Amino acid sequence: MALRFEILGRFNRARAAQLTLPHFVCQTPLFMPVGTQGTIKGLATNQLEEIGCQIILGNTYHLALRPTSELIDELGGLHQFMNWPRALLTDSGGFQMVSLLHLADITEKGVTFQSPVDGKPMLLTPEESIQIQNRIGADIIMALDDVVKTTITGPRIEEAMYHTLRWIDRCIAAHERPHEQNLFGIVQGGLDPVLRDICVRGLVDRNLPGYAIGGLAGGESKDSFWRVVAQCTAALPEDKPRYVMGVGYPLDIVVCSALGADMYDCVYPTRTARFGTALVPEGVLKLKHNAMADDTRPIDPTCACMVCRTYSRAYIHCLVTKDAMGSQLLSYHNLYYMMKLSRDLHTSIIEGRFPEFVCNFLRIMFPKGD
Ligand code: PRF
Ligand code: ZN
Repeated sequence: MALRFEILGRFNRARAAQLTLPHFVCQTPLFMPVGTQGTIKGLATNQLEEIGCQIILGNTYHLALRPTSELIDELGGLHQFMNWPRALLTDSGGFQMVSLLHLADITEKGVTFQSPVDGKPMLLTPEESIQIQNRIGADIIMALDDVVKTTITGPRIEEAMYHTLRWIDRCIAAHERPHEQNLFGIVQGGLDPVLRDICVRGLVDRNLPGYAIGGLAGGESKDSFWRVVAQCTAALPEDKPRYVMGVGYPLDIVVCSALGADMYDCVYPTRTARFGTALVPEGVLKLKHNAMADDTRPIDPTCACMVCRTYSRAYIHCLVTKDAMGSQLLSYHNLYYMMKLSRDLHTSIIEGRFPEFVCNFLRIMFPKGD
């Protein structure tokens, strides 16, 4: 195991912890921005440090195809390649292939897909995914899982859960750097409590350094989503980090943290920035809106970020449709908002005022109580 997880405070099921990884000491609950080609679109690594990002995601699938994991390995690993001194996490790649390519086919061997580079059929096995992630060198690496949409039903859900359970042993056997990199298992099983239970128990038996809850945030209702998270967090070990994959709406992060989850990742804050949307305590602010054209206030008058201290809504409105700088400034603000939310969750849990924080968060976001 290459991590330490110390719980510093609790409020009912919510926890605030210190997660010590090989490259950084992180405070949880924490949000992890998602990088694609070894970068968070539009932001330099020194800006990510300035914003307070503790750990970011590198995308195995993109990096493995180009520049290739062999080259990253030769160049000293992804930390050195992208000049990011803090923690990194890589996903196993299967989910990206299935969600991006639609052409993926899943068998007991692994995930078969058509290479977007030359169209040739390629097979990503659990062994290969781990080998690639060992070369990339992130602090946390993810097991190859079989992900199906929560909105489908039938035997495919069960098959995917059992693939995921059988593949975990192949991932563990293939992992060559357990003292430098932490392999997390991923709980699958759709919305079925029986399948989720089998998967959680199976993974917990493998005594992994951390666990993820996968297969969510794919179109199911909030109620079903939160129910699965509640079931999994209740069954996962207290003393290991719990990561809800693909979750990034501020409301979901607050709710999942109340349910005992610790880590989150999502493209939402940076993707929505590229569409001209800012995250604010009231919800969202659309900078493309005509009403912004002569608004001299900052995006969020209560935000202390560089963008809110420097520029008006009117200026950003003017940029968003014309220049990449518009989405860069919005990405900066949105990630700052997510880091502040993570810090506020952490400190409010430690200081025993988590319920007040949640009430206040909800009151500002839903003023009419709806
Ligand atoms: N599995 C993997 N990556 C993911 C997910 C998953 O279930 C999700 C949630 N749908 C986001 N990213 N490996
Ligand atoms: Zn701001």
